[in-house]
Amino acid sequence: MTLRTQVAIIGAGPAGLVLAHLLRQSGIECIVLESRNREYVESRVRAGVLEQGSVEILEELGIATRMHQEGLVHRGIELGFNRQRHRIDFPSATGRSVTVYGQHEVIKDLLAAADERKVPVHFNVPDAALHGLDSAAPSVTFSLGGTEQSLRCDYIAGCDGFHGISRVSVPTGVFAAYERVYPFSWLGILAEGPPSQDELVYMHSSRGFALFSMRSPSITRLYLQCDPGEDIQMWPDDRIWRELSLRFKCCDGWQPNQGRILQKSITPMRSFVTEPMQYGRLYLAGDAVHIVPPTGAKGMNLALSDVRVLAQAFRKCYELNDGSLLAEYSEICLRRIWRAQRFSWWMTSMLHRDPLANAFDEKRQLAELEYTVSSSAASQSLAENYVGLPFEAMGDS
Ligand code: RFL
Ligand code: PHB
Repeated sequence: MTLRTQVAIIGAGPAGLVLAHLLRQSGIECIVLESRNREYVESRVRAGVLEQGSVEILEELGIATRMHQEGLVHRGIELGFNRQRHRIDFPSATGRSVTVYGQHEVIKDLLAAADERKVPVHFNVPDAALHGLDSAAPSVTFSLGGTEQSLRCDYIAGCDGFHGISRVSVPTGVFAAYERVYPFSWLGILAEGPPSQDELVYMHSSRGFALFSMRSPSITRLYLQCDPGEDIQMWPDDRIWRELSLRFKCCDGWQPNQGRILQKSITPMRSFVTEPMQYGRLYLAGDAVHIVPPTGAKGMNLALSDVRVLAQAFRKCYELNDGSLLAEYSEICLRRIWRAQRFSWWMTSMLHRDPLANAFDEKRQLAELEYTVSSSAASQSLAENYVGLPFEAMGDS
């Protein structure tokens, strides 16, 4: 069967779904193809921090009601080291704040709105293949419910994450890849029980980094640095709590509340960028072209800022027959992406125990933390990057 649309979107993560809604708002037709089933996509626990700019994108789409009801507005974070916690205030430094609201909740809201607005999203499409990327008539073939389909389109948006097919469908040698793989991973848990304080704690410790976060007034989210390639079976619940308790040990006796562990996973830590973000009629967005280590909480936010630019560029192209913004897409997005890469790398190197570090590096790392919490210029620099650089300031408004 042959189908036709204007923009074929590969992947129903934050990038693909937000792009679909932005295009629909501009009257541009699209079809989203997702390899997994809906339940899987709606329950995949990942990011938790939305920058103000991301909140504004969801507001403009009219998909922010539940986020405003259930999301938690955070006006600062704490950095912990030497058994002391130090608060960094966001509004006084930047006038902005962030919202803690699970990525899977954002996905549920985007999919519910897609149902209502009749944005076509096809799940269980594991075999999408891209064709004619360097021609004026690209297409995507796939099977759906046992029938072979050919989707003809004007453009393809590759929003299928780091392991997707879009980036690897481009001939070798077209893209340059920049990468750093860190010598540690994050073990993340979701635990039943109220968060024992209102803001996130990024904790440096000689045993390794730990992060205290949350999803709701009754669910705590915690992470701890572990070895790369660590086997989750080696981390029974009591070992996780013991280790978290040692890493978070503070002079004032503060500790995260313990509760039933609902979910456990291990995430490798990587910084990665592919340039440019476009080949022929294929435009890549989100984790399909860049990965940041989660320490700066930037991944989902970057995915949303990419597709915001891409949707504007498609609009200009269809409404005014002007492809100039599409031609600049990659350059515009890469400015923000490299800023976020720098920040995520800096937070990661300041807070983790590097197995290759020597005593000098350890002293320097503590000096960096001391400076960051005691200098208002350094605190402000952390705050302005954490809350996200405004669209106007980055030239992507
Ligand atoms: P996604 O979310 O990976 O979505 C891609 C979608 O494409 C589908 N797919 C395919 N579909 C069709 N055909 C194929 N061949 C396909 N291959 C894959 C996938 O099933 C999926 O549905 O990419 P997207 O949309 O670019 O969004 C990126 C974000 O998900 C990611 O950057 C964040 O989760 C990163 N991240 C965080 N970001 C933040 O902004 N703030 C945070 O606090 C934050 N914390 C985190 C994080 C990521 C983490 N992990 C697990 C990697 C914490 C963690 C632990
Ligand atoms: C999360 O709540 O999952 C989270 C928060 C902050 C980060 C990373 C992850 O830097």
